[in-house]
Amino acid sequence: MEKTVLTVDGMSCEHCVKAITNAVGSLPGVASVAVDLKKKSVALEYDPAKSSLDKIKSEIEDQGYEVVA
Ligand SMILES: [Cu+2]
Repeated sequence: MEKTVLTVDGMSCEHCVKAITNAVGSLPGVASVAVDLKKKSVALEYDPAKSSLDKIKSEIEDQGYEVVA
């Protein structure tokens, strides 16, 4: 299990938190998603053999947010 924290731009409210949590959380191998609006961060725990970090990043961008780091 891999742990990482992404910085994501464009998240502003509970709706954004839900959208990202649901979208990323439904990818295979993703064990946990924790969004922090103040820090603009998305903390992840995932199995890279099932969902690569690139896949997770593109899922976030498909929801309309920008992964900046
Ligand atoms: Cu929002």
